[in-house]
Amino acid sequence: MTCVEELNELYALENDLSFETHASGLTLARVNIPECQAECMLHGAHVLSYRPAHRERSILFLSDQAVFAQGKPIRGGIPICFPWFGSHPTDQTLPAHGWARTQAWELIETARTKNQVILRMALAQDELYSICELAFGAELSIDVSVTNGSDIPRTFEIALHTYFEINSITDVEVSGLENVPYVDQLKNEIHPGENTTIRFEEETDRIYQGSVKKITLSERNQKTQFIIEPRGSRSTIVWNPWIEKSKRMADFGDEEYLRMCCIETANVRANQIKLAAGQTHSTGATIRLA
Ligand code: TA6
Repeated sequence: MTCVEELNELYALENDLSFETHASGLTLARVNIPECQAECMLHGAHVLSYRPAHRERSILFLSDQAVFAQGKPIRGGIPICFPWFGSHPTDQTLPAHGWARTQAWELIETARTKNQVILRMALAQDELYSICELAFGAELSIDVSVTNGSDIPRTFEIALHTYFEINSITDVEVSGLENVPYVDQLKNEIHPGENTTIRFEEETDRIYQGSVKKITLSERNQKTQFIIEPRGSRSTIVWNPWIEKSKRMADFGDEEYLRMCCIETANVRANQIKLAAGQTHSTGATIRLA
């Protein structure tokens, strides 16, 4: 019996949740219920797409040049950046954004509630035990809990690096982060926060440091707004690579910066998580249309 056959025997939920082999050979979970359709890879516990009912396309951006391969990150959807964010603090030979997004996670449970499909995947590495819980329904919830399995205190960073699909970045406005201090990653400057919404006119790469209840991504001439409700999070990264950086990314089209905006629920840098031995922390977000 193949891996996919075994997964379907153990975890499929009639036509609501099934498993298949992606063209890349990686294993894909497919959700198909009245409330939504979605795809998720066991590789990186990576949500690739999420299309709520009555919407013609996924709310998540996926690059046309995304690479699907063991050990490689996927450009789009919701990469889980863990246990560090960006370059490794001391070893530049290690992959950017940690090892969680390029590892195969183990499916440990699936469930069907009245209006959701739930998947739970696990990854154990370096005495850090992670569980990613995904709830697909009229809204999408992702929660990543991390337990310190060692007998000494541990620290980590985490970012749910969500790529939103938009029509044009120059029409986008992000609200909910007003007056939150942020680090401009490009200029390496600390800003006290601004009493304005965020608009995009150049490469933008900011780490907002503060807890917020709701972030709204709006787009001029678009009826729907994307709502992000973070939990267990004291950082939010806002990113668009713009023109020059896009050209430098091999797995990203030169013009694709126009169609995406990253809003990342996180705990990074000064807000990294510190766990005592045996302690657990969960970082999560609910994403929905308004
Ligand atoms: O979240 C913003 C960021 O840290 C940017 O600096 C950029 O590097 C982006 O992540 C993508 O990183 P990746 O390793 O996926 O190419």
